[in-house]
Amino acid sequence: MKLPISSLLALSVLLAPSALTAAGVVNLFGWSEYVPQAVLDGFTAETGIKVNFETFASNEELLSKLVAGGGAYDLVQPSDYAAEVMIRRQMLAPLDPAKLPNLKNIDPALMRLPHDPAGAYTVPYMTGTVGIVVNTGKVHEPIRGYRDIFQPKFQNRLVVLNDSRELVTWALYAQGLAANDVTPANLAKVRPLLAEWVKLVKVFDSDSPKTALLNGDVDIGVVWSGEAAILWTQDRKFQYVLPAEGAHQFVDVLAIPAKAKNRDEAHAFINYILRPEVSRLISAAFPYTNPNLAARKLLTPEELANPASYPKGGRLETFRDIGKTATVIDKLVTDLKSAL
Ligand code: SPD
Repeated sequence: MKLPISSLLALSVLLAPSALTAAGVVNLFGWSEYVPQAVLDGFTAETGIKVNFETFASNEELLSKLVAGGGAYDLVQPSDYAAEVMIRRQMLAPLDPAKLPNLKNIDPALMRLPHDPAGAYTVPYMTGTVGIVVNTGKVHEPIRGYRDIFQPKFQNRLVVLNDSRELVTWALYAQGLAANDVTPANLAKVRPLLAEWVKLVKVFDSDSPKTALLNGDVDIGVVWSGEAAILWTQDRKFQYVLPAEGAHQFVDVLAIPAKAKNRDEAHAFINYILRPEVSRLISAAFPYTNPNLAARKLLTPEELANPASYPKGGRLETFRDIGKTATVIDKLVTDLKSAL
């Protein structure tokens, strides 16, 4: 029996999966306050690929979920040292450079860093620092480093990141040690100092530490540079200081888990955000240091002059994988906080 062409067409529409299903899905696990919704929507509008987006607030949260086998993610967004852990544990799939032509836009100085020496598994998303924000309308004394702010006179006037590795690092720096000198002896050395520091803090917040500063709930923060950059754009009274004793510099990356099912879609997403005009949207919403040199050319002079986004100088260090000591750090900080 021959069916008329009109019936065949109608049948094919009924049988065809919807454009969205056919185009697929990408399951992204990324930092909160880091990927603009407009970028996710733009990607879906152009490719038909749906993005399921879940967020985390620390590398340790990301790692513990993935190590426990939780979540079926196609794309994750660890920081350098967490990517290093994942590469060591064979938890990442090698990237296919042929599917990432826009990788050419990334600053070559940020490729092949120690966490991924062959540049095989990770693509820089944003970089940044952790520093001190001072509301200079309220705090008039000079603030140069951690020892200036963790003082009894600032009790209940501080917001800090809710991140054990960060907290321990600031105490290491305050004692003249390096960020990756995380030995049992050094942890014992910093414990009494940290025990005093946590008592001074009013708010622990890694998602949006800027909020407590903007609301006037606190006057000083130790925060991600992108948060400090937003504060500076709101009001120049919020000044960013890279602590003199030393500051953490991070490179957050995109990577594909070894168990990812939708690798083509994940590559398509990475290549999309590597486009200069897309990457500049990310900078506009979350003004960290953009590693995409072609996107940087599209930033305004004001964006490039933001002292938190593009700080000058500073004694900067990146974190490295510290193996099992990460658990010791977590327990140390959790114990100190629960004693409050
Ligand atoms: N809200 C986005 C925060 C991104 C911070 N990434 C750096 C983590 C380094 N420990």
